[in-house]
Amino acid sequence: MTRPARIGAQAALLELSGWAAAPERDAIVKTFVFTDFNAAFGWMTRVALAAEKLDHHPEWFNVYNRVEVTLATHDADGVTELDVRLAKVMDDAARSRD
Ligand code: H2B
Repeated sequence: MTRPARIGAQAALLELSGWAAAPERDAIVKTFVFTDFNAAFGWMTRVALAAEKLDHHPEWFNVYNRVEVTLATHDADGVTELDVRLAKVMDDAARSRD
């Protein structure tokens, strides 16, 4: 696969809502909150299948109903359009969860 070009967090944020720039590296972050663990983990499962298809994988941390997500393209050492794509997949999956 051709190496995606780094666009940086600020450019990515123009295309997204509810996301923020990570404080210490070029990455975007968002915390998703669900009704319970079942809803959170179901969402993670759906996102995981999509992420595998995109060959682009999130950094995420789950406790009960909360999932803290960090997106960056490790191969590019920062944020690329691939992160925007995965962020939109996550937002769409969270919107249609119920
Ligand atoms: N995910 C993320 N977030 N960044 C990458 O650079 C990346 C990835 N690279 N998933 C992919 C896999 C690469 O390591 C494999 C070999 O395609």
